[in-house]
Amino acid sequence: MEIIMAGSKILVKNVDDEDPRIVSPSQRKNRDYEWHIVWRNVLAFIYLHVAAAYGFYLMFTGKVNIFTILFAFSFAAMSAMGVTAGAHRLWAHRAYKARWPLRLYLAVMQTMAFQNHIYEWVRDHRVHHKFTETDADPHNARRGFFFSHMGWLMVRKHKDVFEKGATVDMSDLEKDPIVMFQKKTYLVVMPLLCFLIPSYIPIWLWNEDPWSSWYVASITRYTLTLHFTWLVNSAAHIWGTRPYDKNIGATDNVAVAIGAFGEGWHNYHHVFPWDYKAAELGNYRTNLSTALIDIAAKYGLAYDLKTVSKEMIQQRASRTGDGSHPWVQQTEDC
Ligand code: ST9
Ligand code: ZN
Ligand code: ZN
Repeated sequence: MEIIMAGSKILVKNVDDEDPRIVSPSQRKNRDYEWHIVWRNVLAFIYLHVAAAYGFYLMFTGKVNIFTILFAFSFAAMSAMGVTAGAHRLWAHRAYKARWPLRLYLAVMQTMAFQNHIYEWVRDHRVHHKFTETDADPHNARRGFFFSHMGWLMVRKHKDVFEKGATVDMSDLEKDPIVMFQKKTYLVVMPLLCFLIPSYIPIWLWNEDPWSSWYVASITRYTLTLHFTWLVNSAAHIWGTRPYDKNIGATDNVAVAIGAFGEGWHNYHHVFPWDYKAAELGNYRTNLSTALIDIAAKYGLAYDLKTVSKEMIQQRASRTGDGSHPWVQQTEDC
């Protein structure tokens, strides 16, 4: 890799000619990236990480009320499920249907997670699935761990993301009043739900010191949720097994599955993206989002849950998997 500095632009020439997935000279040429750094985002992420480290320091030195810590972790979990069960499985993949009270709850939680509004989140994610690990993928994992983890949020997008992204149909979301209301009001409601209200609750309910509340209940909570989400785009496109399709980058990674509430079964998810469980293996402990959707279905709030038959999964695993699927291993042993 050759890096050329030109003012605030950084030109990265990737000369990885031995990569077997790059076949033609035009594809090689496309791997030259101009990085227009967005300094506002770089500075925001620096602040976020320094402040989150201070939040951890406060927690580990016993300077924060235990209720504030419990509050931060439970709100982190609830907001994360707004992303997994909401933005991801419901809105991006239409893997199940939800009645309006559940949609409203998930939209509120997704707003608290501040990962852009649902419309933008879904557009980037649909583009990621349609053009996985190409220049049109907003967080193309072939540009390395850091880029796919968080670097992509600090530079302008590759032109292919705009051009090919324009082919993605978003009309279903345009018909959802909750999604469109969130999009319209995001810049006002997001700071309230992500930062101000979570900071205020510990001050109001158990007299927490305002600064401790800001660092722990807002900043540390938010930063942690971001990293667990980002690991799906980075770690679960690099490390792990490929039981269903060995020819794609996405992997099944149990550690990410636990931390990201079931989203680390990513090789399965890229092969069968319409499955509301986003997984075949594991259980509720490695897939808390599925537990939430199943409970909602029990009370009639979620319905039309889509999944994939065992036969179809087994056929696919034996045809294109890397041999790590338990069923393939069993049949090989016989
Ligand atoms: C964050 C998002 O963190 C994380 C997403 C993670 C996804 C994970 C997926 C894994 C699945 C499972 C989830 C697991 C969850 C686990 C939880 C566990 C605890 N298609 O974007 P702009 C067009 S956000 C089509 O500004 P720039 C469009 O016309 C963190 N068209 O591009 C658009 O205009 P408009 C907080 C597209 O200027 C125009 O281009 N947020 C597409 O290059 C401009 O778009 C931030 O940090 C597309 N895909 O800027 C802010 N994209 O929107 C980050 C764009 O008006 N964002 N267009 O229609 C930014 O500041 C900027 O987007 C930028 C790029 C600087 C990154
Ligand atoms: Zn992926
Ligand atoms: Zn997906």
